[in-house]
Amino acid sequence: MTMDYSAVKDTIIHICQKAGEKLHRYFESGEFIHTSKGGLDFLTQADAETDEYLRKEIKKTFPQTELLTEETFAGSFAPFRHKESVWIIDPIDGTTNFSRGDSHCAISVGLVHKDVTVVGVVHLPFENKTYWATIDGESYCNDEELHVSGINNLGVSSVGYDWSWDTKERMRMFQSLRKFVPHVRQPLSMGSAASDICLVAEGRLDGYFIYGLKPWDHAAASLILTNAGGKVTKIDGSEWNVFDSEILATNGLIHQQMKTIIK
Ligand code: LIP
Repeated sequence: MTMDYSAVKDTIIHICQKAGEKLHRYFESGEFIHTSKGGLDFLTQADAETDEYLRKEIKKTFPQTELLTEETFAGSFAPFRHKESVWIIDPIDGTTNFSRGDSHCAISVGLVHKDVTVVGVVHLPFENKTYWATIDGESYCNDEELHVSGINNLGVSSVGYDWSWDTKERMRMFQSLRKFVPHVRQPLSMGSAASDICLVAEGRLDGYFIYGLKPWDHAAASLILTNAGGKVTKIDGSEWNVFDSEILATNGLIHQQMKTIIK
């Protein structure tokens, strides 16, 4: 499929920023309905409305493509794997932060061709930051080109991690952290995978890892990181795919150290 990725990226940035403006009303009032999707996974009225807005706007501009969105997901990724073109959308990554008035949350949109992200936009509406990348270019936050940090020693690094809503995956994380935490200067859990992977791209974190996340959490951010010079694999260091449910995302320099300790 031939597409002008730069033009697509501009359109998606515009749509995400408009969606972000709509979220301000909820964020500032704190008034919205908040329900459990089952277990520890929650959804707000703002997630549902933003999901609908993004679907409508993207479909209007790109009618030929399919949409995989967090709030309309029917339970199987199989229909979306190896597809020519799929939009993978998280209306609010970091819903719990959002619902508690914490600005560390993002709208994430990735265009994926045959399991490979070709355009990624991660917009943090309450921090006025828009991270973006296209497969044939660099990656940026607003107008600043992104580069990963030069830190090559875990003992002086800051590394993010997160807790899945799946309690089995939480226990895997717990086991990994027991091995990992003694070796890292600053372990941080901040609650928005998409935003945190972008922080690695920006050089503010040196690495990030999680078990039990979904394609919409990392589809866009993974491209932003790799274009900024970072590395993305599964936690054991093997090849990563956008439909994998775990990720080791680093500046490249601490990747080997992290993988050896965590796995
Ligand atoms: C959340 C993540 C968070 C992770 C959760 C969840 P949501 O996304 O970004 O960092 O720990 O497993 O996936 O549910 O707020 O879109």
